Amino acid sequence: MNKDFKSGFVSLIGRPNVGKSTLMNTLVGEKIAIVSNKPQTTRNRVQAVLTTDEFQAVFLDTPGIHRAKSKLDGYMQKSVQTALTEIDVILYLCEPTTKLLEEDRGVLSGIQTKAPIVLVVNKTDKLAAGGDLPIIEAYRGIYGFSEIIPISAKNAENTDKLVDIIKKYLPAGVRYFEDDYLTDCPERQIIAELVREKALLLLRDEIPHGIATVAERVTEYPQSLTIEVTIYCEKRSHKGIIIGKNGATLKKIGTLAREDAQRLLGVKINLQTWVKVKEGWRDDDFLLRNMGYSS
Ligand SMILES: Nc1nc2c(ncn2[C@@H]2O[C@H](COP(=O)(O)OP(=O)(O)OP(=O)(O)O)[C@@H](O)[C@H]2O)c(=O)[nH]1
Ligand SMILES: [Mg+2]
Repeated sequence: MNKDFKSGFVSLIGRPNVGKSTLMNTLVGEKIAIVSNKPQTTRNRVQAVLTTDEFQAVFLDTPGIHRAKSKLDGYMQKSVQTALTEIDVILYLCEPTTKLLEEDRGVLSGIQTKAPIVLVVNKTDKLAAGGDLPIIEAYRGIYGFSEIIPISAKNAENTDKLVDIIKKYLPAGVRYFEDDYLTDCPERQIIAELVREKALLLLRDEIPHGIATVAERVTEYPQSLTIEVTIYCEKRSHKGIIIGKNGATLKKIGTLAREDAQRLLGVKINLQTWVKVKEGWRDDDFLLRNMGYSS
């Protein structure tokens, strides 16, 4: 037992689409959380663990902070709040533009914590070299951040320096989890989330936000896993679009999700997908609970 070992909980917070899930995946080296170019992709708090010889960091990915319009939004915002209590380090992510500075100021002023807040300016690969300095100055003016670091989560640029910063702020502590432990997310939920990710990728307009995916039935064999995932949508017309001509869209969603799931879980996966209409599920407490969106 290393007496200098450090460990603790690290929250990833920020507005929708800034790259929180991408960063968590980069930091732990596996794709645990789903990612998309549409805002409000993450709906639940997702945990992923990075263990080295010197420290164990338990990352909590959270939904993007936004104004709640539905009961689902309310649930999402509550899961952000729970990721702020008993936390050792907060990573507050933003993009390298001053456009949302005032909104971030508002969010940060509402955060009550004793934990250090590290401002992570993500997506610096979108800037010309050296272009990130004015934004850092602007952000320095809105909050007393413990550190400010520009990175590219997508290209893993400067993320090693970010890991050093995280380590610096972690307290001395024990290993909470076995060295090879990666996430608290059950396999069936990871697969259902991957199906939702592919639906987000392949569908446009208002449909993605009205989709929920639920793993209904799982059968495990020694070398393979058979799983049924139901895609819930809000309208009959959406069901047709999700299925696509001759079932082509649904087939594509299933194929892409299965490939990712096999890569991550290392077993052969038989995935069956169904589409069902549940009008108004985003504001229905009973349905939300059944879909796993309840605290
Ligand atoms: N160019 C660039 N794009 C990035 C980077 N990090 C993330 N992205 C992209 O930004 C989009 C949003 O990424 P996510 O990781 O889903 O963002 P998020 O903050 O988790 O979003 P929500 O879950 O909706 O709050 C995706 O299209 C990512 O590929 C980066 O470093 N550079
Ligand atoms: Mg996310």
